[in-house]
Amino acid sequence: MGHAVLSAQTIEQCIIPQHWERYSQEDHEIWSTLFQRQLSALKGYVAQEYLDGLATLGIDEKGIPNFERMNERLRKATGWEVVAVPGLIASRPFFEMLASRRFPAGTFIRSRAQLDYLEEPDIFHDVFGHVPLLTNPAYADYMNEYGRLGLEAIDNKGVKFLARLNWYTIEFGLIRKPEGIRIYGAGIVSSFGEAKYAVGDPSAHHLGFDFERVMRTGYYIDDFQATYFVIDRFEQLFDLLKGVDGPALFGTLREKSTLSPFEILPQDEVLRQGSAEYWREFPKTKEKLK
Ligand code: HBI
Ligand code: FE
Repeated sequence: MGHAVLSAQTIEQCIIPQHWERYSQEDHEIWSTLFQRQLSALKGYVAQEYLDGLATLGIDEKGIPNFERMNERLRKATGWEVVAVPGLIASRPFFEMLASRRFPAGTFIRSRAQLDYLEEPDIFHDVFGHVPLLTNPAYADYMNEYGRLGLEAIDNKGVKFLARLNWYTIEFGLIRKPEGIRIYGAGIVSSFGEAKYAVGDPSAHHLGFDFERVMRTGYYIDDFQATYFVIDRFEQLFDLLKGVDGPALFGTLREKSTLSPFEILPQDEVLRQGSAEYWREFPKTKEKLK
């Protein structure tokens, strides 16, 4: 199991070797099971840019990717590389990595008993979920800018707002395409249940992406989303962050109240009003709202 290294403060202290040669046959077979099952759950729901990323990087059902080999292709695409870390790392080295085009990925893989859900991101969530879109130049630029703003957030009590931006884009974002709404967030891409729920189930709201609304809207870490925010283009995310004055932004946001992911507000661009039937079965209480 991975171990959070929340104490380590520098990038060098967080990075470990992947030791790809140490993975067992069973580890590679768990990857293969997850990969094949997830790809069929995503069919028709996931953005084409994600599938292009899988192909560009040669990520497939054969087994756990070797970071060294994968990085040769990723560096050529957008200058990014994946570095191995033991698990969740402190915010400062995390944001410093993104600001220098390095994505931290866990090296452990979940057990067969955890196929559907595990608390801490494993290599399948990080590499299958997050890495393919780093081949898309616009999305890669956003992730880099997100890292820069994150460093400002640490020094200006803004990490809570960046965590929400992370949640509603990088983890659970949707994108509007001519053929319909499609998935790009890594948390949905790597989740068997949520890949079917986010677009296919009528329960959740689909709202047009709004920068302030997203950073003021709470979320629950242990369940599907009541609301998904929908962008039109990946460039839109980078354009939002480029040149943002962090201290001013976080100062303004701190004065405003937290918004609920269940309600639809007058200023919301409603692309789909959710039926909320899923939420009648699993009502949420306020205190766990992030
Ligand atoms: N560490 N390995 C890892 N992966 C993450 O996604 C991550 C992290 N540490 C901090 C963190 N995310 C959050 O603080 C930010 O997403 C806001
Ligand atoms: Fe993640």
